Amino acid sequence: MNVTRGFTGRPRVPDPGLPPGQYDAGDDWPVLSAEVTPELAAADWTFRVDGLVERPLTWDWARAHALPGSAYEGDIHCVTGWSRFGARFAGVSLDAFLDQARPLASATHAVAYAHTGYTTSLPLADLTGGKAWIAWEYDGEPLPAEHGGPARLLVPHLYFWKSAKWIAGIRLLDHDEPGFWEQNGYHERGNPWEEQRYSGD
Ligand SMILES: Nc1nc2c(c(=O)[nH]1)N[C@H]1C(S)=C(S)[C@@H](COP(=O)(O)O)O[C@H]1N2
Ligand SMILES: [Mo]
Repeated sequence: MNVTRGFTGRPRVPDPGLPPGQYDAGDDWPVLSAEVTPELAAADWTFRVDGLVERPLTWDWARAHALPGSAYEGDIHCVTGWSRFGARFAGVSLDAFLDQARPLASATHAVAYAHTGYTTSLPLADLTGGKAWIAWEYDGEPLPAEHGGPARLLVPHLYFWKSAKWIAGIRLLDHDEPGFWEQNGYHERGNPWEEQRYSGD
């Protein structure tokens, strides 16, 4: 006799919205920091773009907010396994900053660095073309300090360690200069859809 097993159970179909090896964290947004959350007031926050650019520039809170606003609504993926669907960030597209600093043709990579000392390295192409933000709002509220407020880098198409909290600046380079996690065995690009978790993946 045929018995339909597990009829009431949920089918074990991989969620096509989840990169390989990730799980849906639901409403949880874990805090992952290798650093103590700094006491950084918006009035003391600055963001600098330098290195291989025509015009090295520094923005303070007011000047950054004078740039056209831009929002991201979508997913974020942490290399430890959790993904969060439908995250809502707002801030300014990184393109708006780069348009003013004007990267030189020789610039191929970037190191993003935080006011706390954290660094992470990325190909410049992953920071341009509407794929990266300086974000200071989450769900319409100021970004909480433990999540990088007053402002963080947001590069949601890569694993979340690339999204430096308490962002202080981006230096453009003509070579890859591994940041904190990249020096500790993590992948130089970190594309979750290709499961680029560790160096060599
Ligand atoms: N300045 C700074 N940025 C950081 C980190 C950090 O330790 N310091 N951790 C990274 C890692 S490993 C992850 S997964 C995300 C976590 O962001 P969240 O705490 O908002 O979830 O921030 C990234 N940005
Ligand atoms: Mo992480």
